[in-house]
Amino acid sequence: MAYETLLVSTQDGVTLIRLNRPEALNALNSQLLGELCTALDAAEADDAVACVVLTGSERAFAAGADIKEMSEKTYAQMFKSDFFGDAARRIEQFRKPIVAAVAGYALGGGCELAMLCDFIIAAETAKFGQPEINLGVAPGIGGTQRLTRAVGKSKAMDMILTGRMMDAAEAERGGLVSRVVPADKLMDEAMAAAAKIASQSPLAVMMNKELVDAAFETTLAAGVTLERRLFHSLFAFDDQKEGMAAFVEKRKPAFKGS
Ligand code: CO8
Repeated sequence: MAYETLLVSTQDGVTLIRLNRPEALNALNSQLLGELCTALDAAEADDAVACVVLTGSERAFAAGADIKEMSEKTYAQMFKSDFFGDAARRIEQFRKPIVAAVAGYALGGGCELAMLCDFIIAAETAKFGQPEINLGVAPGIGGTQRLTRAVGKSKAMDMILTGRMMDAAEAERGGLVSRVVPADKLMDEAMAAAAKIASQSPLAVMMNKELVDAAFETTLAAGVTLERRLFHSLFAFDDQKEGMAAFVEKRKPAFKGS
């Protein structure tokens, strides 16, 4: 598949997707999000792919939704097309892990795209923000909900109402990102994390992802019950036998995804 707004490659169980609209700081337009959905469809359908890394450039992960594409749209057009709804749902429903590797700007829809991923590794140069207020609008791909869950009400309100950016250190302190690394180590770190995930049982990986995601949707009691049920169900797979046998035999497990 030839992409115009993405660079996509797969190696050793990891698909690397690089947003590639340098002229617009990787602003998210319909074409880019359509191509991202196609790349995710391909990664999901390919049993050889265990994990995805999503990144941008050194200057920008993505500087938001494409303001030039949106600026003249009417309410009727936005509503009828359910603008960006399909892409947001596609990413939400992707069942394999997506690691966001963020350098430079992750603003507006770019910050929301990073938050749609399963965790964020940030370069020291990363800057996160929801500056939609400066344009007279609001976040529209989950920013008010996911940023608030990630960093709490006070910081989310501060970011969303003032439109200010937060640097990587503040994002790590606030719990938005899992680690901060020097910019020249970002891709090595993200690819190493993805490779580690790809070495695990893909079935266990998918179930673990589903369980953490459930924490945002359920009560504690329902989530804990779901966890116990899925824990029990993992004993139906050969990979559980292999993982535990390998521990007992003091060797590395060789998971087969069965
Ligand atoms: N959309 C379109 N083009 C952009 C965007 C964007 N979001 N961001 C940057 N660009 C373009 C610039 O227009 C410029 O192009 P040109 O050279 O043709 O003028 C090029 O990228 C480089 O940008 P700058 O010259 O501005 O670079 P600077 O280093 O001076 O500034 C900034 C970098 C601070 C990132 C600045 O570009 C900026 O403020 N960008 C806009 C950030 C923003 O407001 N983002 C939020 C957008 S709205 C949004 O994301 C809503 C999400 C919900 C979608 C709806 C779903 C329902």
